[in-house]
Amino acid sequence: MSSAGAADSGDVARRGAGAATRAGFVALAGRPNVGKSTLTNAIVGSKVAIVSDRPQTTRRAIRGVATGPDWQLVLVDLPGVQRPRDALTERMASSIERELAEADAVLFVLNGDERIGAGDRRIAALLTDSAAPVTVAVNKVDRLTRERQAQALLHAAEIAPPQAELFPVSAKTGAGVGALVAHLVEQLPASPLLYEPGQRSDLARGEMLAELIREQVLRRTFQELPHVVGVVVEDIRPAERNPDLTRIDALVWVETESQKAIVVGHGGRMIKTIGTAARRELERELAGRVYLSLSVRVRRHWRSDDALLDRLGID
Ligand SMILES: Nc1nc2c(ncn2[C@@H]2O[C@H](COP(=O)(O)OP(=O)(O)OP(=O)(O)O)[C@@H](O)[C@H]2O)c(=O)[nH]1
Ligand SMILES: [Mg+2]
Repeated sequence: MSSAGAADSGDVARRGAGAATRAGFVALAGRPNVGKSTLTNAIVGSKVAIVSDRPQTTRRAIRGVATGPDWQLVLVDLPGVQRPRDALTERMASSIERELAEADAVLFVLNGDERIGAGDRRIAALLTDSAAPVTVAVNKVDRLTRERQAQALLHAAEIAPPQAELFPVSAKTGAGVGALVAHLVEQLPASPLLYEPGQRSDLARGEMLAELIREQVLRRTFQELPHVVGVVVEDIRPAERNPDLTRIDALVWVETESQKAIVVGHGGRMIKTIGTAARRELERELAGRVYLSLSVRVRRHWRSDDALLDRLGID
Protein backbone atom coordinates (compact mmCIF):
# COMPACT_ATOMS: atom_id res chain seq x y z
CA MET A 1 0.00 0.00 0.00
CA SER A 2 1.44 3.37 -0.89
CA SER A 3 2.17 5.42 2.16
CA ALA A 4 3.04 8.61 0.28
CA GLY A 5 2.03 11.48 2.49
CA ALA A 6 0.84 9.20 5.27
CA ALA A 7 1.01 10.68 8.73
CA ASP A 8 3.87 9.82 11.05
CA SER A 9 3.04 6.34 12.30
CA GLY A 10 3.74 7.03 15.99
CA ASP A 11 1.42 10.01 15.86
CA VAL A 12 -1.27 7.99 14.11
CA ALA A 13 -1.00 5.11 16.58
CA ARG A 14 -1.55 7.55 19.45
CA ARG A 15 -4.52 9.15 17.79
CA GLY A 16 -6.03 5.76 16.98
CA ALA A 17 -5.30 4.25 20.39
CA GLY A 18 -8.37 3.74 22.52
CA ALA A 19 -10.73 5.11 19.90
CA ALA A 20 -12.36 2.50 17.68
CA THR A 21 -11.64 4.09 14.32
CA ARG A 22 -12.16 2.57 10.91
CA ALA A 23 -9.93 3.47 7.99
CA GLY A 24 -8.93 2.08 4.63
CA PHE A 25 -8.61 2.41 0.88
CA VAL A 26 -11.63 2.33 -1.43
CA ALA A 27 -10.70 1.98 -5.11
CA LEU A 28 -13.10 3.47 -7.68
CA ALA A 29 -13.44 1.37 -10.81
CA GLY A 30 -15.53 2.24 -13.84
CA ARG A 31 -15.54 3.13 -17.50
CA PRO A 32 -14.11 6.48 -18.56
CA ASN A 33 -16.45 9.45 -18.01
CA VAL A 34 -18.92 7.80 -15.58
CA GLY A 35 -18.06 10.37 -12.88
CA LYS A 36 -15.46 8.68 -10.65
CA SER A 37 -13.47 11.86 -10.12
CA THR A 38 -16.58 13.98 -9.55
CA LEU A 39 -17.73 11.44 -6.95
CA THR A 40 -14.30 11.45 -5.29
CA ASN A 41 -14.48 15.25 -5.00
CA ALA A 42 -18.05 15.06 -3.66
CA ILE A 43 -17.05 12.61 -0.92
CA VAL A 44 -13.84 14.46 0.01
CA GLY A 45 -15.78 17.72 0.02
CA SER A 46 -13.26 19.63 -2.09
CA LYS A 47 -11.57 19.38 -5.45
CA VAL A 48 -8.78 16.84 -5.37
CA ALA A 49 -9.28 15.28 -8.81
CA ILE A 50 -9.78 17.05 -12.12
CA VAL A 51 -12.96 16.54 -14.11
CA SER A 52 -13.89 17.03 -17.75
CA ASP A 53 -16.52 15.84 -20.17
CA ARG A 54 -13.85 13.97 -22.18
CA PRO A 55 -13.24 10.31 -21.45
CA GLN A 56 -9.83 9.48 -19.93
CA THR A 57 -9.41 12.64 -17.95
CA THR A 58 -7.80 10.83 -15.01
CA ARG A 59 -4.40 9.47 -15.91
CA ARG A 60 -2.96 8.24 -12.63
CA ALA A 61 -4.46 7.02 -9.38
CA ILE A 62 -5.15 9.88 -6.99
CA ARG A 63 -5.93 9.35 -3.34
CA GLY A 64 -8.59 11.66 -1.93
CA VAL A 65 -9.04 11.62 1.84
CA ALA A 66 -12.36 12.04 3.65
CA THR A 67 -12.20 12.04 7.44
CA GLY A 68 -15.17 11.68 9.79
CA PRO A 69 -15.38 11.66 13.59
CA ASP A 70 -14.18 8.05 13.88
CA TRP A 71 -13.36 7.00 10.33
CA GLN A 72 -11.26 7.82 7.32
CA LEU A 73 -12.07 6.86 3.75
CA VAL A 74 -9.15 7.04 1.35
CA LEU A 75 -10.70 7.10 -2.11
CA VAL A 76 -8.43 5.85 -4.84
CA ASP A 77 -9.72 7.62 -7.95
CA LEU A 78 -8.57 5.49 -10.87
CA PRO A 79 -8.36 6.16 -14.60
CA GLY A 80 -11.31 4.76 -16.55
CA VAL A 81 -10.68 1.16 -17.58
CA GLN A 82 -9.76 0.88 -21.26
CA ARG A 83 -7.76 -1.40 -23.53
CA PRO A 84 -4.01 -0.62 -23.44
CA ARG A 85 -2.61 0.89 -26.67
CA ASP A 86 0.79 2.30 -25.73
CA ALA A 87 3.16 2.64 -22.78
CA LEU A 88 0.91 5.27 -21.18
CA THR A 89 -2.29 3.18 -21.29
CA GLU A 90 -0.33 0.03 -20.34
CA ARG A 91 0.91 1.76 -17.22
CA MET A 92 -2.62 2.96 -16.50
CA ALA A 93 -4.04 -0.56 -16.86
CA SER A 94 -1.43 -2.18 -14.63
CA SER A 95 -1.87 0.54 -12.02
CA ILE A 96 -5.64 -0.11 -11.98
CA GLU A 97 -5.06 -3.83 -11.41
CA ARG A 98 -2.56 -3.13 -8.64
CA GLU A 99 -4.83 -0.66 -6.87
CA LEU A 100 -7.85 -2.98 -7.08
CA ALA A 101 -5.81 -5.83 -5.63
CA GLU A 102 -4.57 -3.69 -2.74
CA ALA A 103 -7.82 -1.93 -1.83
CA ASP A 104 -9.84 -2.70 1.30
CA ALA A 105 -13.06 -2.12 -0.64
CA VAL A 106 -14.04 -1.42 -4.25
CA LEU A 107 -16.60 1.08 -5.50
CA PHE A 108 -17.80 0.16 -8.99
CA VAL A 109 -19.22 3.29 -10.62
CA LEU A 110 -21.79 3.09 -13.43
CA ASN A 111 -23.36 5.88 -15.45
CA GLY A 112 -27.12 5.52 -14.82
CA ASP A 113 -27.80 7.72 -17.81
CA GLU A 114 -26.26 5.22 -20.25
CA ARG A 115 -26.93 1.60 -21.08
CA ILE A 116 -24.66 -1.00 -19.52
CA GLY A 117 -22.02 -1.70 -22.14
CA ALA A 118 -19.17 -4.07 -22.89
CA GLY A 119 -16.82 -1.83 -20.91
CA ASP A 120 -18.98 -2.14 -17.77
CA ARG A 121 -19.23 -5.91 -18.23
CA ARG A 122 -15.46 -6.23 -18.55
CA ILE A 123 -15.01 -4.44 -15.24
CA ALA A 124 -17.76 -6.51 -13.61
CA ALA A 125 -15.91 -9.65 -14.73
CA LEU A 126 -12.67 -8.28 -13.32
CA LEU A 127 -14.42 -7.68 -9.98
CA THR A 128 -15.99 -11.13 -9.61
CA ASP A 129 -12.63 -12.33 -8.27
CA SER A 130 -12.18 -9.32 -6.00
CA ALA A 131 -11.15 -10.27 -2.47
CA ALA A 132 -12.34 -6.86 -1.28
CA PRO A 133 -16.09 -6.20 -0.89
CA VAL A 134 -17.65 -4.43 -3.89
CA THR A 135 -20.27 -1.67 -3.71
CA VAL A 136 -21.99 -0.29 -6.81
CA ALA A 137 -22.80 3.40 -7.34
CA VAL A 138 -25.25 4.20 -10.12
CA ASN A 139 -24.27 7.80 -10.84
CA LYS A 140 -25.85 10.77 -12.64
CA VAL A 141 -29.34 10.05 -11.32
CA ASP A 142 -30.01 13.82 -11.41
CA ARG A 143 -30.57 13.23 -15.12
CA LEU A 144 -33.12 10.44 -14.58
CA THR A 145 -36.83 10.22 -13.87
CA ARG A 146 -37.86 7.84 -11.07
CA GLU A 147 -38.77 5.20 -13.63
CA ARG A 148 -35.46 5.42 -15.42
CA GLN A 149 -33.61 5.36 -12.11
CA ALA A 150 -35.43 2.14 -11.13
CA GLN A 151 -34.53 0.64 -14.52
CA ALA A 152 -30.89 1.68 -14.18
CA LEU A 153 -30.71 0.01 -10.77
CA LEU A 154 -32.24 -3.20 -12.17
CA HIS A 155 -29.72 -3.28 -15.01
CA ALA A 156 -26.87 -2.57 -12.61
CA ALA A 157 -28.04 -5.43 -10.36
CA GLU A 158 -27.76 -7.81 -13.33
CA ILE A 159 -24.03 -7.28 -13.70
CA ALA A 160 -23.09 -6.46 -10.08
CA PRO A 161 -21.27 -9.09 -8.02
CA PRO A 162 -23.90 -11.04 -5.99
CA GLN A 163 -23.07 -9.53 -2.58
CA ALA A 164 -22.76 -5.95 -3.77
CA GLU A 165 -25.17 -3.30 -2.52
CA LEU A 166 -26.36 -0.70 -5.02
CA PHE A 167 -26.63 3.03 -4.39
CA PRO A 168 -28.22 5.57 -6.71
CA VAL A 169 -26.20 8.79 -6.46
CA SER A 170 -25.57 12.11 -8.11
CA ALA A 171 -21.97 13.19 -7.70
CA LYS A 172 -23.08 16.51 -9.15
CA THR A 173 -25.86 17.36 -6.66
CA GLY A 174 -24.66 15.19 -3.77
CA ALA A 175 -27.93 13.21 -3.69
CA GLY A 176 -27.42 9.76 -2.17
CA VAL A 177 -23.75 10.40 -1.40
CA GLY A 178 -24.26 10.40 2.40
CA ALA A 179 -25.84 6.93 2.39
CA LEU A 180 -23.08 5.63 0.12
CA VAL A 181 -20.37 7.00 2.42
CA ALA A 182 -22.01 5.44 5.50
CA HIS A 183 -22.05 2.07 3.72
CA LEU A 184 -18.43 2.36 2.56
CA VAL A 185 -17.31 3.17 6.09
CA GLU A 186 -18.94 -0.08 7.27
CA GLN A 187 -16.79 -1.97 4.77
CA LEU A 188 -13.54 -0.64 6.23
CA PRO A 189 -11.36 -2.53 8.70
CA ALA A 190 -10.78 -1.27 12.23
CA SER A 191 -7.62 0.77 11.84
CA PRO A 192 -5.98 3.93 13.06
CA LEU A 193 -6.28 6.86 10.67
CA LEU A 194 -3.92 6.62 7.68
CA TYR A 195 -3.51 10.31 6.86
CA GLU A 196 -3.50 13.51 8.88
CA PRO A 197 -7.19 14.47 9.18
CA GLY A 198 -6.53 17.82 7.43
CA GLN A 199 -4.93 16.18 4.39
CA ARG A 200 -7.16 15.92 1.33
CA SER A 201 -5.00 14.18 -1.26
CA ASP A 202 -1.69 12.44 -1.82
CA LEU A 203 -0.60 14.72 -4.66
CA ALA A 204 2.49 16.85 -4.14
CA ARG A 205 1.80 20.54 -4.70
CA GLY A 206 3.49 20.65 -8.13
CA GLU A 207 1.52 17.58 -9.27
CA MET A 208 -1.78 19.09 -8.16
CA LEU A 209 -1.00 22.35 -9.96
CA ALA A 210 -0.02 20.45 -13.13
CA GLU A 211 -3.36 18.59 -12.98
CA LEU A 212 -5.29 21.85 -12.66
CA ILE A 213 -3.52 23.20 -15.75
CA ARG A 214 -4.19 19.97 -17.68
CA GLU A 215 -7.86 20.22 -16.77
CA GLN A 216 -8.11 23.62 -18.43
CA VAL A 217 -6.33 22.35 -21.56
CA LEU A 218 -8.78 19.43 -21.81
CA ARG A 219 -11.80 21.64 -21.25
CA ARG A 220 -10.86 24.10 -23.96
CA THR A 221 -9.45 21.94 -26.70
CA PHE A 222 -11.39 19.51 -28.80
CA GLN A 223 -10.13 16.83 -31.20
CA GLU A 224 -8.18 13.89 -29.84
CA LEU A 225 -6.20 15.90 -27.34
CA PRO A 226 -7.07 14.25 -24.00
CA HIS A 227 -4.71 11.41 -24.74
CA VAL A 228 -1.83 13.52 -25.97
CA VAL A 229 -1.54 16.32 -23.45
CA GLY A 230 0.92 16.06 -20.59
CA VAL A 231 1.70 18.90 -18.17
CA VAL A 232 4.81 19.26 -16.02
CA VAL A 233 5.28 22.08 -13.51
CA GLU A 234 8.96 23.01 -13.73
CA ASP A 235 9.21 25.65 -11.05
CA ILE A 236 7.18 27.30 -8.27
CA ARG A 237 8.75 30.28 -6.52
CA PRO A 238 7.97 33.77 -5.22
CA ALA A 239 8.21 36.29 -8.07
CA GLU A 240 11.50 38.23 -7.92
CA ARG A 241 10.09 41.74 -7.66
CA ASN A 242 6.91 40.88 -5.81
CA PRO A 243 7.10 38.19 -3.11
CA ASP A 244 3.28 38.19 -2.75
CA LEU A 245 3.07 36.79 -6.25
CA THR A 246 3.91 33.12 -6.95
CA ARG A 247 5.58 32.45 -10.27
CA ILE A 248 4.78 29.07 -11.82
CA ASP A 249 6.54 27.77 -14.93
CA ALA A 250 4.85 24.86 -16.67
CA LEU A 251 5.35 22.88 -19.86
CA VAL A 252 2.48 21.45 -21.88
CA TRP A 253 3.61 18.40 -23.87
CA VAL A 254 1.91 17.32 -27.09
CA GLU A 255 3.03 14.90 -29.79
CA THR A 256 2.78 16.76 -33.08
CA GLU A 257 3.12 20.27 -34.49
CA SER A 258 -0.55 20.23 -35.46
CA GLN A 259 -1.57 19.46 -31.86
CA LYS A 260 0.68 22.27 -30.74
CA ALA A 261 -1.09 24.56 -33.20
CA ILE A 262 -4.45 23.64 -31.60
CA VAL A 263 -3.23 24.30 -28.07
CA VAL A 264 -1.51 27.56 -29.01
CA GLY A 265 -4.41 28.68 -31.19
CA HIS A 266 -4.65 31.40 -33.78
CA GLY A 267 -2.29 34.19 -32.80
CA GLY A 268 -1.74 32.48 -29.43
CA ARG A 269 -5.33 33.06 -28.40
CA MET A 270 -6.06 29.54 -27.16
CA ILE A 271 -3.00 29.27 -24.93
CA LYS A 272 -3.82 32.69 -23.54
CA THR A 273 -7.38 31.63 -22.66
CA ILE A 274 -6.09 28.38 -21.14
CA GLY A 275 -3.47 30.32 -19.18
CA THR A 276 -6.01 32.78 -17.77
CA ALA A 277 -8.42 30.01 -16.70
CA ALA A 278 -5.61 27.89 -15.26
CA ARG A 279 -4.19 30.87 -13.35
CA ARG A 280 -7.58 31.38 -11.67
CA GLU A 281 -7.64 27.72 -10.60
CA LEU A 282 -4.07 27.93 -9.30
CA GLU A 283 -4.89 31.11 -7.35
CA ARG A 284 -7.86 29.39 -5.76
CA GLU A 285 -5.74 26.37 -4.86
CA LEU A 286 -2.85 28.43 -3.44
CA ALA A 287 -5.08 31.17 -1.98
CA GLY A 288 -2.81 33.84 -3.44
CA ARG A 289 -1.86 35.63 -6.63
CA VAL A 290 -0.10 33.70 -9.37
CA TYR A 291 1.94 34.55 -12.45
CA LEU A 292 1.74 31.57 -14.79
CA SER A 293 4.18 30.97 -17.63
CA LEU A 294 3.00 28.20 -20.00
CA SER A 295 5.08 26.84 -22.89
CA VAL A 296 3.88 24.25 -25.36
CA ARG A 297 6.46 21.65 -26.44
CA VAL A 298 6.33 18.86 -28.98
CA ARG A 299 7.80 15.47 -28.24
CA ARG A 300 6.88 12.74 -30.66
CA HIS A 301 5.62 9.62 -28.91
CA TRP A 302 5.95 11.07 -25.42
CA ARG A 303 3.34 8.52 -24.34
CA SER A 304 5.94 5.83 -25.01
CA ASP A 305 8.75 7.78 -23.37
CA ASP A 306 9.35 6.13 -20.01
CA ALA A 307 11.47 8.97 -18.65
CA LEU A 308 8.75 11.53 -19.34
CA LEU A 309 6.02 9.24 -17.99
CA ASP A 310 8.05 8.99 -14.78
CA ARG A 311 8.24 12.78 -14.57
CA LEU A 312 4.49 12.95 -15.06
CA GLY A 313 4.08 10.69 -12.04
CA ILE A 314 2.40 7.95 -14.06
CA ASP A 315 3.50 4.64 -12.65
N1 LIG B 1 -25.33 15.28 -14.63
C1 LIG B 1 -24.28 14.74 -14.00
N2 LIG B 1 -23.06 14.82 -14.55
C2 LIG B 1 -22.03 14.25 -13.89
C3 LIG B 1 -22.20 13.58 -12.64
N3 LIG B 1 -21.00 13.11 -12.24
C4 LIG B 1 -20.11 13.46 -13.20
N4 LIG B 1 -20.72 14.15 -14.20
C5 LIG B 1 -20.09 14.68 -15.42
O1 LIG B 1 -19.54 13.61 -16.17
C6 LIG B 1 -18.33 13.99 -16.83
C7 LIG B 1 -17.20 13.06 -16.45
O2 LIG B 1 -16.91 13.19 -15.06
P1 LIG B 1 -15.52 12.69 -14.44
O3 LIG B 1 -15.66 12.78 -12.96
O4 LIG B 1 -14.37 13.39 -15.09
O5 LIG B 1 -15.56 11.16 -14.91
P2 LIG B 1 -14.46 10.02 -14.66
O6 LIG B 1 -15.20 8.74 -14.44
O7 LIG B 1 -13.52 10.43 -13.58
O8 LIG B 1 -13.74 9.97 -16.07
P3 LIG B 1 -12.23 9.41 -16.41
O9 LIG B 1 -11.27 10.11 -15.51
O10 LIG B 1 -12.07 9.82 -17.83
O11 LIG B 1 -12.27 7.94 -16.23
C8 LIG B 1 -18.07 15.45 -16.39
O12 LIG B 1 -18.57 16.29 -17.42
C9 LIG B 1 -18.89 15.58 -15.12
O13 LIG B 1 -19.31 16.92 -14.88
C10 LIG B 1 -23.52 13.54 -12.07
O14 LIG B 1 -23.79 13.01 -11.00
N5 LIG B 1 -24.51 14.14 -12.80
MG1 LIG C 1 -11.53 10.73 -13.62
